[in-house]
Amino acid sequence: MTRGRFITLEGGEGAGKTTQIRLLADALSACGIDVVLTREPGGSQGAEEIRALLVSGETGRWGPVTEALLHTAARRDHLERTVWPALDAGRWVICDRFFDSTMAYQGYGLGLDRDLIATLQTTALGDFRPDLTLILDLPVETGLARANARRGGEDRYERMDLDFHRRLRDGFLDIAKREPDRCAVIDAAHPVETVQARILDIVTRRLGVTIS
Ligand code: Z5A
Repeated sequence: MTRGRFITLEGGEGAGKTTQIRLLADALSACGIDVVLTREPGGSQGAEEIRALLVSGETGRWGPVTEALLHTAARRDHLERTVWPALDAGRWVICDRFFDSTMAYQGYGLGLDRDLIATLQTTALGDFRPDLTLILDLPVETGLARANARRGGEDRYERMDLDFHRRLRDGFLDIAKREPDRCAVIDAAHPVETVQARILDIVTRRLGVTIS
């Protein structure tokens, strides 16, 4: 059995990850690839319970260290119960956010020591890394407007100030610059179809799958 591939999508608020993940899953499924869609925080029963603690309540509900530990605990459960079994079964897993979000939100955004975050990730993941990470990039104001229009901005992270969201954006771009083999940055300010075409092109070239 050939092990499946692991694709993660990252970006700031309202970047269009959820929209693009569904389109990518449809395109891969049409090629006969068995696809699992999942998300972080969440993706397993325990991780979804931790998610409820993370995304609701006051913006300052958790200190940065506690928040990073909660995300990392959720991630380990998600990997053990959902991601690794699916990959072992030859399925492709597409995940809405993964460990780059911890580095961007808790590290670049909240100012937590990045070496500490890297250590936490190594503890939870070992050598495991995504085969491909698609970073959807767009101006902060555009992303927040999209997210607010959709659900009223009740999410704990959406209510952080603009500077926080700008640090996030810079953080994701910095991550992409440091790991160009794993990451690809996509201009997400374009219409849905344009972003989709770019994603399919990158997946085709980087993972060697032909998507018709
Ligand atoms: N978090 C963290 O701090 N640390 C971690 O380690 C992890 C996560 C893993 C999870 O929230 C929160 O947890 C997240 C980071 C933090 N912060 N927040 N908020 P979430 O999963 O609920 O939220 P999100 O990941 O930010 O997703 P989102 O806001 O739902 O956005 P999205 O999935 O990227 O976008 P979308 O739902 O596809 O699109 C948003 C709207 O824009 C929607 O109405 C679309 O129809 C529209 N859209 C999409 N694409 C386009 C284009 N191209 N043009 C115009 N309109 C578009």
